[in-house]
Amino acid sequence: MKIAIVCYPTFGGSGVVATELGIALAERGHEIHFITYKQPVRLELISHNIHYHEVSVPDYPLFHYQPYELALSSKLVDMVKLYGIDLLHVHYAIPHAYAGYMAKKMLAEEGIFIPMVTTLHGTDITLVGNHPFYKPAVTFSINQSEVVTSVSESLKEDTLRLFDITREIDVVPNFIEITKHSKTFTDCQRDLMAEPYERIITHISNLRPVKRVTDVIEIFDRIQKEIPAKLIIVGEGPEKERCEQLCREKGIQKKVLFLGNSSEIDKILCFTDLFLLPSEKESFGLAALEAMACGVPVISSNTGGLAEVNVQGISGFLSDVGNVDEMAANGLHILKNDETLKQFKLQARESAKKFDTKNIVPLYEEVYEKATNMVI
Ligand code: GMT
Repeated sequence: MKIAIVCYPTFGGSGVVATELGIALAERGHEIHFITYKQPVRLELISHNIHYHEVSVPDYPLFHYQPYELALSSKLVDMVKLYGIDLLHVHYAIPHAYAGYMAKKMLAEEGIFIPMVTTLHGTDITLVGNHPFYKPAVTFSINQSEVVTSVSESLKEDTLRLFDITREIDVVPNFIEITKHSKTFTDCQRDLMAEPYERIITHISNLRPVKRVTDVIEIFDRIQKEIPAKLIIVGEGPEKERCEQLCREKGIQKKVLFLGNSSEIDKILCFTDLFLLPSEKESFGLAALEAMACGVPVISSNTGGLAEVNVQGISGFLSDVGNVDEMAANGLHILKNDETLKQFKLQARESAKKFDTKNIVPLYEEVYEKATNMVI
């Protein structure tokens, strides 16, 4: 099939999933067209069946806000006609489902009927899309998609609770290429980050308030009082300064490394002993799955879809949002003893296998088949 994938090209989970999906589909023989405003960060290789088309929004002084949806829907129309694209797959409802709907309508005027699949990722539903300013347009464009998918059961329930949805929602969980993460954990250049006797704890996110990064520091502070440890924080975002300040107040700034955005997530996870994700909301928690696939146990909150990914007592532990004492105690339980840590590392990897690319990508192919059959 010829599939147009619309996504955010940044470090966010929805963009990562969309990019990995496009790459996996191209490997399975599909022709993939990424349509977005920048080359997606995880898209290293442009092969003969992976194309990237940039959406540019010309600057004009009259515009207080640049009309990205307009440029995107026009680009979609042009690319569908030029390449004979069969299906639009938009990731993250805002504004992609809306732009996709407009493109569909414009194409229909010319006798081209193209199905649209919308994948809901989380904040497009639970935080942003639910805002009264956006809600009617988000509801409308979700309902106008031939097929709607969500990345977890929990997100499906949230969507049905928060919006007036007339479509069925298919749950297609996020996925990870397990074999790509199947290195032995020996050649990790761990010594660049910590002393051999120190445990390495990592958090990766966009450092937004929803991630509760200050809880990460609270948990780490409790752990480092009991055992030698380092904390690595990967990502950029609005909470960074507050977190740096908190580290200074606690006198642990030398033990906490802020690495900024990184394309070397695997390398960092390779020498990580424990991953922290104490989020307020998390529709899936792709970062937790990436950690597990690299054999890193996860201490997380039990919000949203996290319980569908992190398995209590097996791949790690889950606690109520904000219960940093319990999270620290569970982290210490895993880290204190070499044998326990080894066991949790193996179990984390084993739990991740359920989400292997080869198990999940065919589900998207089924969704495409279903969407295609719905368009006359
Ligand atoms: O977590 C974020 O703030 C980024 C956001 C995104 O859209 O990129 O992530 C959402 O989508 C990811 C991929 O499906 C999920 O793994 C994240 O759980 C979800 N984030 C939230 O629900 C907060």
